Amino acid sequence: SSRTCGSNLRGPSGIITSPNYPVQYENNAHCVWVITTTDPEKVSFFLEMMSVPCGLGIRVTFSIFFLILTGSSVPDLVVSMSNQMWLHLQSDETIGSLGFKALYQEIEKGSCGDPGIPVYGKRRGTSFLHGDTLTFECQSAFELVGERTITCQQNNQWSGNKPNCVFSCFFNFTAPSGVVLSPNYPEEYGNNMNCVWLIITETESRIHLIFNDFDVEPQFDYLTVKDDGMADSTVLGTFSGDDMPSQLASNGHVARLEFQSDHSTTGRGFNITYTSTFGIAVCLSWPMLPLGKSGRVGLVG
Ligand SMILES: [Ca+2]
Repeated sequence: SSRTCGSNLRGPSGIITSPNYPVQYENNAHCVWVITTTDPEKVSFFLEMMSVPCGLGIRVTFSIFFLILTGSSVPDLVVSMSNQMWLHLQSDETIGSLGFKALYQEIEKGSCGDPGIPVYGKRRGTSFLHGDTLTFECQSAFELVGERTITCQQNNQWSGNKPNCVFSCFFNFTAPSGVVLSPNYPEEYGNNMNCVWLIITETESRIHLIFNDFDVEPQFDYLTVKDDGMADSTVLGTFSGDDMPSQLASNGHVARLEFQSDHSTTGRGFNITYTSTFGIAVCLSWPMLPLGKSGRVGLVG
């Protein structure tokens, strides 16, 4: 037996969720949403997927073409070519899913919509019309994964998703303060990682590490902090599991952080703030890191 759901919706904006979201929706769910703009002449729709776990089968039907979205190939946003957008959710008989939550909004005709800015990244280009190009780059210590440049195509779709900025597995920090993240933080880090970060501050200064978050697989994945830049330097601490380590200070102006993960099971990783100070008894107010927001992470210099 199949379940029906969905509705007729109107602009200018709103939110659509699959049945029971965020609880798993039932097998054989069948939903149709029809969204119609308030102004038939001037606007089209964009649909921004906010949460799309794997295993989702959703069809977005436009007047001229249709697109099938599945968990692994979901664009950041989908723009209709007319003043109406049809969404058809047909779930598999066997594979359940947490479903989806999508935002829809009316936009100008001839636009691909605003794809956003990557977290820890920036964007050049502020216009989203046909033929316009956006170029992305990541902040220092982050690597760009995906397309550096995307173009708004005649079919109202961007030529690709906006890229991600992923914390680099190897980096030498030379600013007096900054943030060290596990790659992909706050999403899970990968298996078989072998990362090395060096923090090199001014001669005569010391490096202080404060842990803002720590969650790695106990015993098999671990972070080692060493008191100098070499692989065989004195170990200040080795950390594993999800107990938050207390703060650490180096004896010199160089610290080496090594992170290793084995072949299975990962975690959220870690978020560490470092600062450098001169002298011994120093009281600092630690810089806070805004999480999950685009823009600055507090990397100074
Ligand atoms: Ca592991």
